[in-house]
Amino acid sequence: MVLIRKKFRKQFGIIIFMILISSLIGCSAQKKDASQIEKDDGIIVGFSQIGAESAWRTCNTRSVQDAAAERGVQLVYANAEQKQENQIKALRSFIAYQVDVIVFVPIVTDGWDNVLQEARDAGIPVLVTDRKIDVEDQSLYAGFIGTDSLKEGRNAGLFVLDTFEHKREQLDPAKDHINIVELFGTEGSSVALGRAEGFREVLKSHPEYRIVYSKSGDFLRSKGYELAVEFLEMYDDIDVIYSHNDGMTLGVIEAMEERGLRPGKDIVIITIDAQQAAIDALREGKVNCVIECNPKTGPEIIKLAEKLAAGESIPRLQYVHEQVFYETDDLSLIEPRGY
Ligand code: GZL
Ligand code: ZN
Repeated sequence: MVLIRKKFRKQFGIIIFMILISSLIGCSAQKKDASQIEKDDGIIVGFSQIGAESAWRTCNTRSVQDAAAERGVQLVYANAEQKQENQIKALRSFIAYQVDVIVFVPIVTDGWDNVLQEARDAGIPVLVTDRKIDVEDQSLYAGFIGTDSLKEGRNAGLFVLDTFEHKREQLDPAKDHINIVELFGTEGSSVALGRAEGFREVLKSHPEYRIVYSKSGDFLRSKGYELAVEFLEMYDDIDVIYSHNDGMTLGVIEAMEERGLRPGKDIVIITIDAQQAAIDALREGKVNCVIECNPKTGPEIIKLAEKLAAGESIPRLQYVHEQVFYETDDLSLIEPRGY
């Protein structure tokens, strides 16, 4: 029912528009026949994005916008500027506008049940991307495509073990534990929770590895810098910094170098995203491990949105391909990252 109304609205709107135009420029305007209207009238996707807090995020937005343009999909883009209430407002406007599909990046896992219920009542399918949501009724969204943050956290933990379990002989025998600082991403976001959980899972059977400091830098470079100023004041025996994203890591590197410390040498640094600046730092020996989190999911997202618009089902859970870059790799082989 909703679909017919929507089609009629669109066609009716286009016909009125054509009449207006043709009355303005005489009857020379070519009237499009119905099939032409159908063909040109690509699906309308409402896309609610978190904001532009990092290079990763802006690349992710660009990837979706480019893919939509490529496929002739009409994208209604809303930037929530890091606020969940703005995302909920955007989803409600997509519902009012009767878009064909809603695609959104939930800034945090909770608080989406009501607005997703409204989308379902309006017959609009929802694709969740990048970050996950916790909802009572899993049927409130059609599927998820994005990053496996638990795996990213595990890979970070494995790198720490690899680094220190082998370096044991180099450590001074009096040193019986490894001090770790964690820069946490956005509080309540599935990716920060996953990165923290995966990391702890790997280290839990090694009590000599201690997370002595863990605070949220909200994935922001500026907050990464501020936290580094704080923990470098508090501790002088930090062995590892595990940062949930490159943006915060760049802030840490700046703070360390201001204090004459050598990032990647005096303190082992593991970072996630793999934006160009992090790969450059890896090449300079300023970080020791860069875990890729793939932002270029636009083509996949638009493909799934088109399936949903056509009434087809999609996979409930789809992870994107990601790799890990180590200081011991042949770093000359890494392609330009594009973000
Ligand atoms: C990860 C994504 C995170 C990135 C950050 O999937 O949600 O948000 O790691 C970004 O850079 O801010
Ligand atoms: Zn151990």
